[in-house]
Amino acid sequence: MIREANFDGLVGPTHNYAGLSVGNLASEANLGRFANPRAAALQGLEKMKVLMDLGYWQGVLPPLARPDVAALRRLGFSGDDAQVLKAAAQEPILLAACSSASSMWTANAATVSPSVDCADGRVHFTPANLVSKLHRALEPAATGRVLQRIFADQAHFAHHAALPAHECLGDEGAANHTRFATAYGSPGVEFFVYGKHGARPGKQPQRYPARQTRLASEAVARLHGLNPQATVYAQQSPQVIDAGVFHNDVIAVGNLDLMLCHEQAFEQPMAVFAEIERALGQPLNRILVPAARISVSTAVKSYLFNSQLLAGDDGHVLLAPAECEEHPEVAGYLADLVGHSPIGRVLYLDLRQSMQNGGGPACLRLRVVLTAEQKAAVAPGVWLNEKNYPELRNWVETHYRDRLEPKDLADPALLQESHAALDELTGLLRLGSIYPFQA
Ligand code: SUG
Repeated sequence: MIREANFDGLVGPTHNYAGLSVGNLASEANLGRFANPRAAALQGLEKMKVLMDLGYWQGVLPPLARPDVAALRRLGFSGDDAQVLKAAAQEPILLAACSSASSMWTANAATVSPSVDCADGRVHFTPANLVSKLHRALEPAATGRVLQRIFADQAHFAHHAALPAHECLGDEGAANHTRFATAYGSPGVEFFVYGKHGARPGKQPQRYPARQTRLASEAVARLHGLNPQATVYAQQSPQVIDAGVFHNDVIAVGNLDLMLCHEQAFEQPMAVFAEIERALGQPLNRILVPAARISVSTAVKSYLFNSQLLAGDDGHVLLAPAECEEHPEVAGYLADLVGHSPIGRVLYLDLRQSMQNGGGPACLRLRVVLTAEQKAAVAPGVWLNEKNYPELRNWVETHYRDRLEPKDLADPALLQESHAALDELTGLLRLGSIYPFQA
């Protein structure tokens, strides 16, 4: 049995709105608003529970430890931890960058290729370097260590270092990577979407950064030992990046032989589809959403394309953010799709706390296709089940604040609360010590 597992990032206790992501319109718009870390974490857990109840393999990835005091020390803030935080508060942008709970968006944690696509028959992981944003560039090393702990068995799993941290090699992981296949166990077509080449001149967005380069995607494909005949690269339309589509998963989503995307997602859409179909050896089921029905702006506001597409018994299940139900044109469009397309069912989820930072259902999960044997080799405590779900809820309710704003990040009590919470979490997930403060 070969299936797709989803590993969701648990929202960390410092979830807040600091407006750190230029080009991510929700992040920019919600700067300074009160966040509710407790609600954010519970909303994320609820999504994981929905998938578990539907019978999908659902894993939990622990948040990175924040505030990242070691990073603040590297920036020259000194003294004991409380003094470091106090000094850093004089430079709020640095304190916010070192405190972001952004590791929750595990679609940016890494690019993952299933073993059947990789030359050595192992599942390959490359953490994303996330160089485009300071707060996110602090994630890759720690993310890599967590992934190595969870997917530790070297007979099944291969781990690479993040690509060198340079803009030419900007890599945002699975958010710009989709795998198409006729079945999870068959060799697939790995599809990489980039915003600019990285070394050669060419079209690129004018207003907002292109966070993924083709050079980076090609390097990941080489590292994973992918078959070049089954690897397809596509340029994202620079206009949609400038309209707020900062990752491809904000304008397209795919699963197995189905692609749901906006007609303006790619530079050369017809050539892209033809190449995927050639590599797949069969037609792709395409749902191409016309701008006349849903504008790019509405797509960005509703996050329609950041839905999760899951293979189900009666066609695909689309797990969409609640915002889609509230945009009449999106809800109407989705109602028309059900029963008249490979999508058999739409479920709406309240993920507002994450959405307000530009993170929808698909941002919160990392997909890992696994055989039963590989699944058995994953650290067992990270699988969500009937027993640990209530424990995790209770853990959130015990440790998380229900109100946090950027100025609270300097509070030394928040650091202590966060350490206490994460220390208990590694016990709940049976991971041993994974955080620097536990060393
Ligand atoms: O990198 N937001 C994240 C959202 C990531 C969404 N992921 C995917 N599309 N796969 C980002 O822009 C906002 C943090 C702040 O503003 O405080 C943030 O990092």
